[in-house]
Amino acid sequence: MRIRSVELLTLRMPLVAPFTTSFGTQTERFPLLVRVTADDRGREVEGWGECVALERPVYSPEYLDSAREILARELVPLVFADQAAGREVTAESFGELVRPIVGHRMAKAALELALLDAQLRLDGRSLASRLGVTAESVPSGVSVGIQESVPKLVEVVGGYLEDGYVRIKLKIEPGWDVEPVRAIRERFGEVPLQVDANTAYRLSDAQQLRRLDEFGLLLIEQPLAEDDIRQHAELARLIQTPVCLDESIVSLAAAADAVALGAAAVINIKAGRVGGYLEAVRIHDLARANGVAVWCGGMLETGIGRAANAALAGLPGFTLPGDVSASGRFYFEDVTEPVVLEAGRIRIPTGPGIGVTPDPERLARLTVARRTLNA
Ligand code: OSB
Ligand code: MG
Repeated sequence: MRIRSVELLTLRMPLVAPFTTSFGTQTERFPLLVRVTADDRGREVEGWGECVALERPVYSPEYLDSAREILARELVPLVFADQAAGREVTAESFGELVRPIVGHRMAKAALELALLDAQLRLDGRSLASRLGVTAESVPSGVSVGIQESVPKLVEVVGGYLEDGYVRIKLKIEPGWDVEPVRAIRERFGEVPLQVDANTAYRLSDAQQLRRLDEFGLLLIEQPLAEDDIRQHAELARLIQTPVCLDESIVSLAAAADAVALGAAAVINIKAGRVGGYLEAVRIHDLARANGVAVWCGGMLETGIGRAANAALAGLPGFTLPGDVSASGRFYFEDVTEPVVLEAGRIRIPTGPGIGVTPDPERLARLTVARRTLNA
């Protein structure tokens, strides 16, 4: 496969409702799509990737502008230079190629996915098949933001349960934890329920977090800071709710450390956060070998990232429902065909590559910036 160009497209998409987490409120999303144009023996193909970085560095050190910058300044030029030196760049060789660039995993993941999509389309093979997935669909959970009141939360969760979501995740922070969880349990009984603190607590809050023990939660996600792996292990000894890590798991090495220290009974896998889908599979394999459950996280992806996440979530170690929800959970209009919920599940695309492409008209309308880099 010869890469001809890489295009960086920034979209602007309003959210159907504000999404509030302990790190802030989002009312719109600026997805960064990566389009690779490549050819092989006269056949031309496009490959698509999506960068999950948020607009501001409040979830991860990366943010929209840093991702665009590092792609244009470092990652894409590395790919072009390697190709110009006579080597074929593939998704499989990409990780080693960009190793000299420290961090910037979300930017790397987006380009890796676009390369993977392009080469799989040339091979006529689906991403799910490439990853070794045989499942046809995955169970769908929904991430519910912090609301203005407990009654409002009960109403919002009721709507998602009517939609068919099979698991509810509540965003929590100090001052919005025990009462919302109690209210959901009182109103909806034993619905599969978990919470996500996005690093809002300290180890000294263990007493307060222990109050969640009585609600039989599936897990508590990332209660402490990203670099507090050892403290998560200590917290895990003080509370009964299984501790799940999200922000802390930035690589296979971080996952191995967390598992060895007893800091993660469960791992949220996001391909963007760990540098790509291939690293995500390695973390899945490590977790599975160690009896650690994993589930697929989300970052308000468009249909592009959602399709790839659905494929990843089909691997056998993903034993808990993921944040792989329908397009309508976040967007009035998706850039691809909408991802829909069918009896609480999302279908894994079967077409070549990620199996979906942006609709040209909607893509043009939603795009606010573009930059083309030619080999
Ligand atoms: O912590 O899982 C998180 C969204 C943005 C940043 C971080 C997180 C989230 C979510 C939404 O919880 C997950 C989704 O896309 O459904
Ligand atoms: Mg999280």
